[in-house]
Amino acid sequence: MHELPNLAVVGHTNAGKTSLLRTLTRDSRFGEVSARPATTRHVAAVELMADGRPMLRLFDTPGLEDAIGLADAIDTLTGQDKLDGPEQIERFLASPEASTRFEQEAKVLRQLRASEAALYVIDARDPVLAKYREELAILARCARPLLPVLNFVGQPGHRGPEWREMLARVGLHAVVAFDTVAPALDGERRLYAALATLIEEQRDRLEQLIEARAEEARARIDAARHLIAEMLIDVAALRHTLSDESAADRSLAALRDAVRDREQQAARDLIGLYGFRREDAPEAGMPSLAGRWDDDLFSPEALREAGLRLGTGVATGAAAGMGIDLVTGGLTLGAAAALGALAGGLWQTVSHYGERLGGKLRGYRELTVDDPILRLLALRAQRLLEALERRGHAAMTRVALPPLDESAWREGDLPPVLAQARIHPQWSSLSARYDADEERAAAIEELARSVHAVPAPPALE
Ligand SMILES: Nc1nc2c(ncn2[C@@H]2O[C@H](COP(=O)(O)OP(=O)(O)OP(=O)(O)O)[C@@H](O)[C@H]2O)c(=O)[nH]1
Ligand SMILES: [Mg+2]
Repeated sequence: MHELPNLAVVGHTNAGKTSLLRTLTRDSRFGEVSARPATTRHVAAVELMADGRPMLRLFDTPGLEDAIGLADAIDTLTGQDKLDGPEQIERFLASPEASTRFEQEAKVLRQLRASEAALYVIDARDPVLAKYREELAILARCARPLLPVLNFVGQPGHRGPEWREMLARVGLHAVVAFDTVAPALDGERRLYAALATLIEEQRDRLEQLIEARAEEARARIDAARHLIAEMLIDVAALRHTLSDESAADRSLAALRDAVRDREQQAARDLIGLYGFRREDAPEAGMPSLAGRWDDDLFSPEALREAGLRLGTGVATGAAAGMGIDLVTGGLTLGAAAALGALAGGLWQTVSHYGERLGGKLRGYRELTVDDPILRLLALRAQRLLEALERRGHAAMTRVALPPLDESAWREGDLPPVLAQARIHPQWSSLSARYDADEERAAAIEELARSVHAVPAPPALE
């Protein structure tokens, strides 16, 4: 195996070089990113790992600012001498200008000379100006393969096609589009594949990197599905016993809080799993299906927006989303099927229900979480997962949610394991009776398969 390839990330100031490194390393803390020019002042290295081994060393560099001035300086230093590109660059790097007026530019050129190839990051919203042509001409004198990376292609009105045309005119035909904030699902793979065509001797290593990254992505999605499935099992299995009138409302509030917290915990776990920061997520609440973060899981609006309805008039009542099961001698009656509105207060309804069923029902009354709430939990978590899948680590704003897709979770039968969870209260980690047995693990495993993720990216042609 050849030595670890060094890859410089170069380009005009503010083109998104540091952002690209954040996304490729999945590290939102790498370097400093800001809208002001000349943010990165020093070369900084980071290694890309595959299966615990470094595969590629990337170097962030300061932005190029005054390409035209730099070209003049190099031409003056060259004078009438017959020097090829690298000789011109070496002469410049040895000159006093390289440590004074063009100190930042010198860092870039020095790093490029010390690298095997470079990613040339372009803000594709910019028009193709003379200063950019000059920049490319100088970089070309370093005699290293350049892979242009079109950034900001997620923005409307970008000039990707103009840039491609200009790049082709200077002999750069391999170009990748890679928006660092919202990269295409297979963007990274395309980038490394294009790179492999430029540095043929590193092809094996780059292919290993592609494979390892794909495997990591699969494992991550799988872990995410399990996180969501476990939350749903925890909530479906949850039941609170109502002992008497004085405790009823408190019990209801406690149960709802437990469910809300569980949803938040799952959101935090998902955000952590994807390597995003806590502050990328809302402090209060999971995203609603309308893209707001502050809505409550149990509000009838949240259900309505999701196109969900509670089976009875319960949605308008104070206890929306909570079912009451009357359990006796192994018989469980779903409240939603038999119960009217809870408008009169929880305890009255429970008592009334008990009376109607007469002496046949003795035993205790339990609160459980209704199916529509399980559906809503599943929908919200899956939307968050999709947003995280599509988010680059250069993103500076909070997670933005994709539009709501039709989903099996909104209509149709719920996966049967959820009904099973309902009769296994010990499966809920939120319960004092919690007992994580093998059956629970198997239920999570099965449910995880029903959790949807984003569609697989198309095959690389
Ligand atoms: N919307 C959007 N913003 C981006 C993208 N890439 C970078 N930015 C923003 O553009 C600005 C510059 O990004 P940086 O990564 O700091 O750019 P840089 O090339 O490292 O800049 P210097 O270090 O100053 O040369 C920041 O405000 C980023 O948040 C992108 O793909 N989409
Ligand atoms: Mg930078």
